[in-house]
Amino acid sequence: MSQFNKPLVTHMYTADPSAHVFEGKIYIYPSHDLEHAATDDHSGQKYAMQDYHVFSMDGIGMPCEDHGEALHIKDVPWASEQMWAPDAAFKNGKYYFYFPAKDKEGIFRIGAAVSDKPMGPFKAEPNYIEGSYSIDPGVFTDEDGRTYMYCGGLWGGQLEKWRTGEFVRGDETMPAGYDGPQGDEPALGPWVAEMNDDMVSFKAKPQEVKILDENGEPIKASDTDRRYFEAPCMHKLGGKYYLSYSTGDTHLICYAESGSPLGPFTYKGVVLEPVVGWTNHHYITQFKDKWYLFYHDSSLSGGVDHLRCIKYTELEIAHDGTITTVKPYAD
Ligand code: FUB
Repeated sequence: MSQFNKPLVTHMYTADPSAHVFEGKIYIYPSHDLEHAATDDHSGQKYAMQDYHVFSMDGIGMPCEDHGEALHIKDVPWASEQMWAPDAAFKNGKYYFYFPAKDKEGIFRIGAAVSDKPMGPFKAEPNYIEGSYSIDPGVFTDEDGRTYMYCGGLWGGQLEKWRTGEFVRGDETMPAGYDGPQGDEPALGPWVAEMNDDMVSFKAKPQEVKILDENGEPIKASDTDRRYFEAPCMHKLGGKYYLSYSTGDTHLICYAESGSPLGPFTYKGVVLEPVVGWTNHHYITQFKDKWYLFYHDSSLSGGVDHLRCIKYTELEIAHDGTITTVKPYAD
């Protein structure tokens, strides 16, 4: 169908979409990529974003409206740079916006900001969420009303620097400076934390989510086509929980299944094949009776990694939860 797999926004660069149905419309919460002289290393310095815009569509195939700036880094007291992939949630009559940014010590944390309206503007909490670290918050509210945040990203996202429970600084700019699991060691999973009813704090310390292979063994660090890298997203279907995520340096979006929102999850397959540009980042959401995959690529900038554009397409999900792999450039 013609509205799919095309840039949704062309007047600015956008990336890392999350999408929610609020007040009967589809609201999209992406990163806002900026043009600048970029340093190309493994620390992700070239993703130097400073603000967020919120977009909405009245329905599938309808125009995508830019609601303007919803939050700027200058209005976030604890943050210093790199406003990366956000997400949003609704509870208790308020809209909550979650975003990663580096704090004044250069450590990625997750912030929360609140609004009465889905498009913002959002008012940032004075500090980051206590106990949060790394990048890419994905927030999921279960049918019982409990809300969970999934989070974490390797390399520039700093997840592996927290293996001891404390942040251990290393050389973030070199692959050799990667101090996470290697070879046959179990790969790191994202972390999950249940949110308090105030939606701006955690009930308990984040815990790691395990992702297992078909034999019930942890996916290994060397299994780079299947191991978790960043961009966790949760959807639920038929009583089962589906964690989808990016494999980073192998550029896939994969998914894994569990009977519990806390896991362990069992690897199931590929949601989205590699796109133009290094990063692959997505969101799976339902609108009316269909499922949609929101994602990005770098096609609008002619392939510049850090200048991306959000897109979407219909996603085929069978009754047993099996997802048909999206080939983004097949017609
Ligand atoms: O946009 C900056 C980072 O790139 C995101 O946080 C990652 O998921 C990747 O898309």
